[in-house]
Amino acid sequence: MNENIITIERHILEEQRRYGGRGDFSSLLSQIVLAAKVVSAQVGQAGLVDILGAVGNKNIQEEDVQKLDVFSNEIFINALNYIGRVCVMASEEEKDIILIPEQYPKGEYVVMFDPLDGSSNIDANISIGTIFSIFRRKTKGNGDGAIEDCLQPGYAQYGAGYVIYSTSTIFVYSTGAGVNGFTLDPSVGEFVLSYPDIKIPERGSIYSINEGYYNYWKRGTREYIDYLKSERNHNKKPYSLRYIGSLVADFHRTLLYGGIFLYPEDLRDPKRPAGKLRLLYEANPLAYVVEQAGGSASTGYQRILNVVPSEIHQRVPLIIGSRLDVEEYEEFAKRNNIE
Ligand code: P6P
Repeated sequence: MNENIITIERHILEEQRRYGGRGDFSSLLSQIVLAAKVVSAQVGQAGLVDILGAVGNKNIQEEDVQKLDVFSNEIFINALNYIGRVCVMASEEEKDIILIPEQYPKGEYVVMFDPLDGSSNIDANISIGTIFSIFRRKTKGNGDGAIEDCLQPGYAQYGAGYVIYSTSTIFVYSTGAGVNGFTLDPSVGEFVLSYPDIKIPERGSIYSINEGYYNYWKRGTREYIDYLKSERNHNKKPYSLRYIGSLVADFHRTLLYGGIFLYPEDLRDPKRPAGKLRLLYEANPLAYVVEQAGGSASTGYQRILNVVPSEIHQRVPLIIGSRLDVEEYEEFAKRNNIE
């Protein structure tokens, strides 16, 4: 293989050597990479299954056609539960924490993930993604992990990242020493370094939010978006609006081009005051990545990574992207609770 081609496995190994790891974390991360490759292959087939004649929930080989998010969830769980590096997991697809089967050894790490975020978009061939967050366990011993291992504030993350399944499959991750992106070369089945040392612009010119909820936003949010659409903002011209409706795709664009993605609290549903997105396996990992790339992530009132979780599926407002844009939103958000 050409000396200049850095595969993700080589990158993981070189980071392990640089930071003196024993290799446990590297083998954990390599399993997440493997799971991403399997999910990528399946997502790529999704449209074909229909064309090739899946009948009901059986495909042409008479195999069960699972919903892709259920399939992806099982792929990530099965890739991680037997390797002896994980003591507990949590998934968007599972109501409770996921314990490691009795027959497998338990390890030092905690992995939480949204196995296939935005999967409702797959029928329209819109990009979707996996998001993952890794912690070291808090509970002592080498037995099962527990809920308190999952309910750690985001600043304690040991690593985090996401996979975007689109025209290419791209794996972006950080373990605290910057952010790197790798593109899957399907001809060899390897992720190859394609976005070294990603840095998000300090300020952007794109905002990303579902404007359909404008009337449900609080005052500061409405006034901030009106400001971005005016010539009063720092760019002296209106920001562009881009909203795919798939978090990983909207975040990936924001990370590369700069700007701000917002899923703020809204008044639509009194039972859901904090917006739609989840803290543990959506906001926290993306906040970790964006801060490693020089950006910011906020609830509007505090740093996402400082939020102390109270339950595994808790929702949180997510304002994330270029540092100056996020800081500017926080100024407006101070008006959110003033009528
Ligand atoms: P809305 C997809 O269903 C998702 O969970 C995220 O990927 C995306 O950012 C969000 O919901 C879109 O939600 O309310 O704008 O349709």
